[in-house]
This record gives sequence, C-alpha cells and structure tokens, in this order.
Amino acid sequence: MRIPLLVLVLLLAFPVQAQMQIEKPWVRATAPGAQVAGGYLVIRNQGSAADRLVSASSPMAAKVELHVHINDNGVMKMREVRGYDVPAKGSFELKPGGAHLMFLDIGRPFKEGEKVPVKLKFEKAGEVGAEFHVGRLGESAPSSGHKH
Ligand SMILES: [Cu+2]
Repeated sequence: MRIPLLVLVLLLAFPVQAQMQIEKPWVRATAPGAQVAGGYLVIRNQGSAADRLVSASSPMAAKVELHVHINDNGVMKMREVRGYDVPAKGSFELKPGGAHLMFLDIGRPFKEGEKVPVKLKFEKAGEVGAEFHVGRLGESAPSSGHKH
C-alpha cells in the first residue's frame, strides 16, 4: 500500500513542532516613544532530548535578544545570553525580573490587545512561530525596569 504524499509530508513536518510547546506568550505594552519591550513565555519541551532556544526574531522589532537579569551586588542588571536550555520533558520560563526576550528598536509602540508575531529558533526543533499577546503597560514591572 502506498502512503499518499500529503500524509507523508505531514508526518515529516509535525513531530518536530509538536515537541516544543509555547505557553502564555506575552509582551509588555510600551509607552509612546519607547524603543524596547520585554517578552515572556513558558517553553515546554515534550521531547526526550534537551534542546536550546538560540535566537528569536519578529517583524515588529529590528532585533530580538535573549536576556537574563543578574543580581550584581544588589543591583539588578540585564545581560544578553547565547541561549536558554530547555531540559527533556521539562520547561523553561521567561518572566518579569528573570529571563526575557528583549525587543529592540520596535517600529511603533506595542498597544494592549495587539498580537506580535515572533519566530523562535531552537537548536534541534528548528523554528517555532508564536503570537505574543500585548499585555498592559507596566504589567508586573520589575522595579529595575529596562535600561539600555
Ligand atoms: Cu532586557
């Protein structure tokens, strides 16, 4: 029995994406004139191999960097990192005050209720697309804010 080509294509295309589940992706709304925005999500790895988020991009920002907050002698600072490790059958959470996606040089302010399309690139799972929901301005804002 021959397997129809379409079925074969679906079989090849699906297992990869299904391994990485993106939960609650959201970005903070920005004030007029702001150039940067922070994005958050939970990455759930359903595969049996550890993976790594290595980069992200969005048509609504010139650049999207992977950042973490570090405590430098009591002062919270942001630092760019090469990637986030997502353990096998585990998850990695990006949240205010912790790891976050940093949208740089955004073309226009992110307004509450909008969607921001983002492409996440994983070492093994490849590219996974997600729509980030724009939350409220200053929602769960860490006191240190985002200084660049
Ligand atoms: Cu940042």
